[in-house]
Amino acid sequence: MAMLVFLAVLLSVVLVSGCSQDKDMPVDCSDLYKAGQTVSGIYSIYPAGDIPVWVYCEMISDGKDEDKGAWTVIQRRMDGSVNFYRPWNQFKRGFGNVEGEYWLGLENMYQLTRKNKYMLRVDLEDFTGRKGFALYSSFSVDCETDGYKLQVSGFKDGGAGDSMTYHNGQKFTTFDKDQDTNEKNCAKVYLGAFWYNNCHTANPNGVYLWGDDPTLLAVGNVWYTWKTNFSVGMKSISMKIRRVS
Ligand SMILES: [Ca+2]
Repeated sequence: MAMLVFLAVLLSVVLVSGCSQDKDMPVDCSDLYKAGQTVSGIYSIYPAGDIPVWVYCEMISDGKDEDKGAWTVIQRRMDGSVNFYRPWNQFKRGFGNVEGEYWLGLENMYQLTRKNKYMLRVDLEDFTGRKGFALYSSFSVDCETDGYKLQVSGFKDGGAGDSMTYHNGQKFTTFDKDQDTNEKNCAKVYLGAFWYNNCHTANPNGVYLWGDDPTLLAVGNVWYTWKTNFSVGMKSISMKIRRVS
């Protein structure tokens, strides 16, 4: 009997400590913000609950109440320092430098968006210093067996127009995994990796072009609806997601 009581106590201790441990781990930048981290920078989060992932958190602590909170950056280009023409496994796991250019990884995006609801913001800057953005009230990525299919909707214009809705419902394509609707591989034709359709209106993971180059049509880091021109590469682009409460 004493042994049984001892076992029961031991079991409850294990269960309780397991619970509280999970609770302490920040799933995303929203958790960090709520825990008092209101300065933008590099943090580790736990999208899948166990393995830490380094990420850049964009914390907004000034401005209107509805603007305050945290964005988890899932993709960022700013200086062309990282090669984004990479195979499936790297887009799955993530790559780059969280201090600069990086891709968070499709598996991490799936793990984050399967548990909570997120909105997406895409911030853009051209080489003349002009800025624009696009907002989507809903963003999620399906699991790998569904090709990490993109679910994006609820566009709201921030001056850059809607270049993402064309990619809604598409699976992810890399040069070594063709899941697009074009007869060729869009990643190979446009030197990137994305939720290509037939093929794209946005190519955020394309070649880092230094501005406008008409001889390199649509292979650049293009956001077509802003420039209505497939030859203009962005100086910077960042895709970030924020938990919807
Ligand atoms: Ca194809």
